Amino acid sequence: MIDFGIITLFPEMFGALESGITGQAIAHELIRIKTWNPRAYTHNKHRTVDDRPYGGGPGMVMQAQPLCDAIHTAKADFPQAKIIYVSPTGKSFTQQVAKEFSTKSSMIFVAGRYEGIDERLLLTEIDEEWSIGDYVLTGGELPIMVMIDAITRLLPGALGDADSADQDSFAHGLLDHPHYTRPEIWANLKAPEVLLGGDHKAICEWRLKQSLGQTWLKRPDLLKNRQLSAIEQKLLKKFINECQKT
Ligand code: 4H3
Repeated sequence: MIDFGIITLFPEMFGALESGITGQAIAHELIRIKTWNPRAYTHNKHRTVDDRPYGGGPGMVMQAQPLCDAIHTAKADFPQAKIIYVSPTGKSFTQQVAKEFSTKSSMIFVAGRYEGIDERLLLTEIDEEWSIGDYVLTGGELPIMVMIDAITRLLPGALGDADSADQDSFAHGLLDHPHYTRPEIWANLKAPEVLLGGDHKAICEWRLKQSLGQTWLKRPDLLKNRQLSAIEQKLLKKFINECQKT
């Protein structure tokens, strides 16, 4: 069970996690989601959480105090949790990182809005800063949901098939192999013969060859950072050969 604490101005957005696999994970108590709204920790009449940037310029900045009080309340609930801020400035969130986080018992995420949070909150309260990719969003809520989704599906019992997370793209540093289902022929295209028979060793080998081949075609950068075994080298050569024939 992982407790996800979230500091957000838009707690209702996290209702999106109640569908599908993450919804099942909540229902079966594999994960719990708890939110704190910094607006509840303001002391001014209009409950504002933002202010104009020192030095001028466009946009607004989230003030440190309401966020800080919300974080302290969350920490009292989850004293073990690391405080994580999501922003384009953070380290890259990858499958590897998701796997590591899936071993934690609690995490607290802070969702920024506007131009971001006061730097002094970052310095004093934030333990780690992560990014889901090189683009800018209007808030941290979606990246936090992306991270929670990636982490949750790795938890034992979250996916129907016990080991299907083990066969994902990136799980072994390679892209996933292609998938086929009925009918045998569709749009004049036949499903690969080897998948129709019951030769599990041949199927396993075909899938590994396809994984290597798809990675070579679509993400050659991933192969540069990964040593290939003798068998993998042989299968990739075979794939490349077959590519050039057709
Ligand atoms: C994270 C957060 C992109 C990412 C984000 C990412 C709005 C953080 C604002 C919010 C700051 C701008 N955008 N790539 N946006 O993971 O509060 O940085």
